[in-house]
Amino acid sequence: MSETTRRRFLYGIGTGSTIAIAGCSSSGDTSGSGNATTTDGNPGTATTGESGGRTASKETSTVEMTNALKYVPKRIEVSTGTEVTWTTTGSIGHTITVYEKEIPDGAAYFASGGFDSQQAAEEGYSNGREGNVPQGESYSHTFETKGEYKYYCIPHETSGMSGYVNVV
Ligand SMILES: [Cu+2]
Repeated sequence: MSETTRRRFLYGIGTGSTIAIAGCSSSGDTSGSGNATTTDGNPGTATTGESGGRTASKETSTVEMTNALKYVPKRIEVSTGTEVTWTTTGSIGHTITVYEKEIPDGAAYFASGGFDSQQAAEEGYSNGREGNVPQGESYSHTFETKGEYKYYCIPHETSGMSGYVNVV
């Protein structure tokens, strides 16, 4: 019986969408007035306040690495213990490489590829693109030390691809 139900369901979707397209141009009889009255609802009310909610578990933050050779957002502020994840959303790969001299005192060095110094990260990249984060993949780091970190993308540093994480 479930097979019949599914077929009917799929059939319903097919016909429904066809009718909907036709309905846009011809029949505004029943739905026209409905559309007009629903504009009373403020579209802004759809936004929830959940993004500002405090969670008991580990906080996370995300940064996109784009084909425009940018970290988006370029500057983020997180609290200690936050795991930041960088994801390459375009087709061009990137690195997350912290400037050794632009991390807070006492903070451990980090870079995509797991290098423990900026020089090692740059050498690793030139020896077969180690530390490269290709399309659809991510790199994460958890920030434990307060202060500002500046980082860059090895292949796109000259294009100004850099970003900041401020840990408060
Ligand atoms: Cu890059």
